Amino acid sequence: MKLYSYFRSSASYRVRIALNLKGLDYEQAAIHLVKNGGEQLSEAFKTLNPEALVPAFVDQHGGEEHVLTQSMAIIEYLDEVYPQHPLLPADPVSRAHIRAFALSIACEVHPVNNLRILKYLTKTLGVTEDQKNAWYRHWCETGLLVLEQKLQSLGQQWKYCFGDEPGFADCFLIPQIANAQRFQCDLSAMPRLMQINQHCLAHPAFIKAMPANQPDAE
Ligand SMILES: N[C@@H](CCC(=O)N[C@@H](CS)C(=O)NCC(=O)O)C(=O)O
Repeated sequence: MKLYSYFRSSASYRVRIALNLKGLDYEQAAIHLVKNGGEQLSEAFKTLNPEALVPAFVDQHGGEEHVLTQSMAIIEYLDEVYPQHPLLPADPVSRAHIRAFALSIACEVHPVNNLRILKYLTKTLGVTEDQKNAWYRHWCETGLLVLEQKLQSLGQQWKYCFGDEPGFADCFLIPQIANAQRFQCDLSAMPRLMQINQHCLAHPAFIKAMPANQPDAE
C-alpha cells in the first residue's frame, strides 16, 4: 500500500495515524505542496487525484489496485478491510457521535483554512499576512472550542476522545491541534483537548505519524 502525502498535511497525518494504529506497513510518496508550484497541481498527480489534494492512497483489494482519496473515506476503508484495532465502536449511536466529531474538523474547520483558500485570500483578494492569520485562528479556535465543550459535556476522564484506546476521532483531532499550534492559535480554553493531545503524542502510532518524523520533513 502506498500513501501519497505531504509531511505537514493534516489530512495525510490523519491517515498515517490510522495506518499506524492498525500496524499496517505502507510506503510513502511525497507530494510537496509548495515547491515546484505545488506538486499536487501536476498533471501526473492529478491523474491519481483530480481534486489535486493529498492524501491519495493506493491499495490492492479484491485482486485489483484501487486509488482512494479523501482522508475520511480512506480511514473508513482501512477500518472495514483491516479489522485489527477497530477505530469505530459497534454501537450506531456512538459511531454517529464520533463521526460528527471528526466531521466537525474535516468539514467545518479544515476546508476554510486549507492552503489553496489561504493562497486565494492573500494572492487573489489581497488580504495581508496578518489578516490571513487572523482568519485562520478565528475558524480554528471557534471549531476546536465547540469540540472541547462537546467532550467536557460527556463528563468522562478517558485518556483519548472517546475511550481509553485511541480511535477515529483522535485521528482527526491531533493533526488539527498541530496545525493550530503552528498558526499560534489560542488553545488555553481547551484543557480537555490538550490533555488528549498529550496522551496521543506519547503513543507510538502518533509519534510515527508526526510531521517531523516523515521522510519528507524539512
Ligand atoms: N477533505 C480532504 C482535504 C484534503 C486537503 O485539503 N489536503 C490538503 C493538505 S492537508 C491539500 O492537499 N492542499 C493542497 C492545496 O490546498 O492546494 C481530505 O480529508 O482528504
